[in-house]
Amino acid sequence: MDMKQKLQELHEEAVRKIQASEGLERLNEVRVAYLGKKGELTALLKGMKDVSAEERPVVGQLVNETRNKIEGILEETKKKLEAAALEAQLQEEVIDVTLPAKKAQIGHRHPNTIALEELERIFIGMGYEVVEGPEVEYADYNFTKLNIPEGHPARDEQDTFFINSSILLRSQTSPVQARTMEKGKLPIRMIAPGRVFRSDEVDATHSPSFHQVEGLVIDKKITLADLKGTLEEFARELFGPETKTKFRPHHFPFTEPSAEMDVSCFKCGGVGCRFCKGSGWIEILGCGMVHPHVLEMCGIDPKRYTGFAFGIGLERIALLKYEIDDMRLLYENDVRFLKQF
Ligand code: 2NL
Repeated sequence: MDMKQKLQELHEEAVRKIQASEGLERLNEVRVAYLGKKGELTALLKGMKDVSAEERPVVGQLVNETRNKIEGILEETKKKLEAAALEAQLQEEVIDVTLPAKKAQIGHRHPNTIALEELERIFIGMGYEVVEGPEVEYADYNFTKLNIPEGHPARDEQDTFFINSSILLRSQTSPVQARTMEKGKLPIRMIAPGRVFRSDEVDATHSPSFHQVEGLVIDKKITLADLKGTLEEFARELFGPETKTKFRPHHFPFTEPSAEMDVSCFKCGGVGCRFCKGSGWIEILGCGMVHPHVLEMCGIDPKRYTGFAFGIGLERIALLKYEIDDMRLLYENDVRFLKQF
């Protein structure tokens, strides 16, 4: 068989194989098999040495023409296969722009936040400042300056999250007030809201992390009458003008005298119901006249200045006001729950 015929056959065979290629990978294999360094056309070229000198330029040209033709059809087929692959990908990844979009979920203020904003509104209305402070505190501010000396049961390591012997997660927001007193600017009318920590087991009324709003007033001639008047007014603002209050003696290390304040049940008006467990009263907060030791340790002269303080559990207010019977619901942040308030 002469060179010309061989080239003709090689060309036809290559075209058949190119057209039978089902993908770009297979097409490349065919290209390598015919045009590659070890391919069929290269092998044929090696047979040029047997061609006579006169015929050589003609056969050479023929080889080039065959290579060009095969290259042309390879390129053409490659473009077709690429277009088909793109089309298939577009089909697969099609986006239906007419589908309705997912609705953006708008959140809701947390019951704690709603309660806190209400408390802040009431106290700001009475001329109080809102002050915040660190959640990681010195034991000195959390305990010592609040008349809770070393060895006091309130310092129990079982109840407090200590970072080391002198640093802890605050168990109350009173250290914010101690810091404010230390700054020395008097008089003081402030509330300190914020997160506090106690090593409690989780149940319907306990959590290792909850929120407090503490209040502090320091001025000349502040008396128990100021404390009562202020907290009675607060109770009426929060629970309605008919609300009655009752102060029961209590003990806190940082106040003397100390008391707990109850409000008449806002569900039954004080006659007794399931909500107030039949007593007609609901416990709301702890309070008292700031202990002279506390004033002294925070740099205030107890002979010239007196004051009162109180502490309110924010979750307790939120649970009562919104009639939520399990504190754990407040920490799940299920928007279906939150949206009810
Ligand atoms: C409670 C009781 C209370 C205070 C907190 C306080 C702060 C300073 C000085 C004196 Cl710097 N007292 N805070 C006073 C009485 C009670 O909280 O049962 N809270 C949930």
